[in-house]
Amino acid sequence: MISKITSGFWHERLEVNAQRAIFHQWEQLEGSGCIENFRIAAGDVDGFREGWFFADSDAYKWLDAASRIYASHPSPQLATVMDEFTALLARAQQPDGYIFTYNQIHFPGTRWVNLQIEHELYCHGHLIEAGVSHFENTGRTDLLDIARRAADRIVEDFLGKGTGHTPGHEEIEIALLRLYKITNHKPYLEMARQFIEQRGRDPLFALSIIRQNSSVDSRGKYVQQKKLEYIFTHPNFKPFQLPLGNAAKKPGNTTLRWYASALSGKYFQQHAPVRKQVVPVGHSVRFGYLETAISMLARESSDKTFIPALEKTWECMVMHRMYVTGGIGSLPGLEGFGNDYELDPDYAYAETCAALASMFWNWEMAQLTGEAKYSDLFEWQLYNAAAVGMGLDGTSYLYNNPLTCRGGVSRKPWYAVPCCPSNLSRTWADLGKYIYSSSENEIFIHQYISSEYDGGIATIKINSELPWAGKVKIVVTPSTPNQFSLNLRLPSWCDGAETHITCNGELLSVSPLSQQSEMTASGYDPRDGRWYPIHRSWKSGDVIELEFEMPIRLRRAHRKVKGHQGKVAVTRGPLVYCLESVDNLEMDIFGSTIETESLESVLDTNLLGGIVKIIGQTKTGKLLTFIPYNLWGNRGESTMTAWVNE
Ligand code: FUB
Ligand code: ZN
Repeated sequence: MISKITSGFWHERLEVNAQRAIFHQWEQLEGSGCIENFRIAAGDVDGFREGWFFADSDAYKWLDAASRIYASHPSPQLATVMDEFTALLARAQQPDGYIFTYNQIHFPGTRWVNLQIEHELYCHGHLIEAGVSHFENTGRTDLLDIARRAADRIVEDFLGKGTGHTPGHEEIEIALLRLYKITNHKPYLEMARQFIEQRGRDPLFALSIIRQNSSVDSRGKYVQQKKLEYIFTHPNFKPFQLPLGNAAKKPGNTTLRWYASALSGKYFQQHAPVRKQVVPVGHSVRFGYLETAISMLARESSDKTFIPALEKTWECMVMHRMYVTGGIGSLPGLEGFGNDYELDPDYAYAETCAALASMFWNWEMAQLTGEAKYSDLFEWQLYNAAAVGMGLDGTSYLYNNPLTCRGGVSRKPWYAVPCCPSNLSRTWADLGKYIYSSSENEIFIHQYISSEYDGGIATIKINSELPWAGKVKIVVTPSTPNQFSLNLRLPSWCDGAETHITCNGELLSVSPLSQQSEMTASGYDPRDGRWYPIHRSWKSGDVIELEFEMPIRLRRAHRKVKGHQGKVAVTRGPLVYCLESVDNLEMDIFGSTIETESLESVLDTNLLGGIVKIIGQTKTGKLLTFIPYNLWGNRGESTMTAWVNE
């Protein structure tokens, strides 16, 4: 069952993704030496490898994104680049399936030495995902063959091994499960299960981290020395100008907390077996990929014993450790979680990749449990914590996403660690897959994105005015007149009284939201998302019309979140809004106090490509203008805040 996004807010962004972002990213990968590393490894050219030991993964994620984009935008130019890169990978890959340019070039014959830190399995994972996506979207097996050789190498080298043979950055598990689903080759499933089940069972983990950290350091120093020698013996060699790293405002105790987290295993989610992990800890992208993989494994193997820990972890994240944008990761040093209610807006790391990882997890949880709250959080993170990562131009990105920025964080064309851009591109390209799901007698509409879907029992066409207006029209065309349930997700941001649903013009009743016992840390609560089943005998041309009133909704943080008393976050529909200096010249956006009664939403077709902005007055009668948080940083250096004094 596939769906195609046809118009509206997301269609525009997906066009920018396919026409601009993906080509820009390839230019940056070439310009920073990342692709050249494969040419050096293949022996095509002489040169010196540039970039982090995990740089290969950025090229693989690009290939994954390009493969997914190709399905809807079969550009010959894109095909040429993909084919040439695939051929290069075939030359660079060693005959036994191993491919990791850092070792191949600098430490020939060495492999799998620092699994917790040097990302070998993470890189192979992104290669395997690219192979699966390429096959799914082109039907070709040339890249899939490379991916399978890599996967078979890993099965050969790791299946049956114990706790000391797990990856420090989860990803390979997702890749192997995706590969299993298209090949039905059991060893891939077993390998993924082993990597998941073996986590958190090494009593000497701290010692292995100390050893590996020191080995990584000495290997890094050796590479630096080799580079100096290479430059000396190759006077014409011009080292690539690697981009800058991202800037993030950090609390004082960052390094100490990183070491504590790393040595305890929490940074890597290696502190306990996965069924005992019920609190989100450590690096937030690693965390999100692990939870995604566990959810995929639970579905694939029908192993329900994983579910309680998944549900408790999700609850704890939403209740205590997530920003109002849906961003996760409070500590820049860890690129990960702090303590409960530790949600400082200035320090907010909330990496773009972490939001994407959480969205992947939420999609799997929605399929695993059938509960609407997961698709509610998916929507909220999509529109806010993830969408903020790509500029309107498709060629500028944010890596960490503070909720208050007093300067120093701005969109960049690339980063020294460019993990987010192609992660966004591959997710945008696949967005259609997250709108619907169906079974033999049910269709679920998870997202209100304009699209068309063949659900087998019926085709569905959605025309949605979200996020600017609340009108959604759904045309249902059953393959033959038949009875089934069409399940609409009623979003947490719209109460029953604000939701109007008609079926062929007949008004249907909608019950009010039930009150939650305890409020979340951020004031946004996906647990209010619920399903609205319409069970009937459908006939061709049936029309469901929804109208979500989209009042401005003020979110207030839990009293345990320091520094937020007397502040509100302004939201409307699925969007979080913010004050950006560009729209509020001469105003102190951090010190102003808003007259909340004065807030009103206004369509402004001339602002940022046409948006609904929110205007209001300060207590002293001055005008303040709010824009969607995901659009800040599109107009040069600026300051911004999503939390405002009331
Ligand atoms: O370590 C690989 C990726 O680079 C992580 O997922 C991101 O946080 C960035 O550090
Ligand atoms: Zn990233």
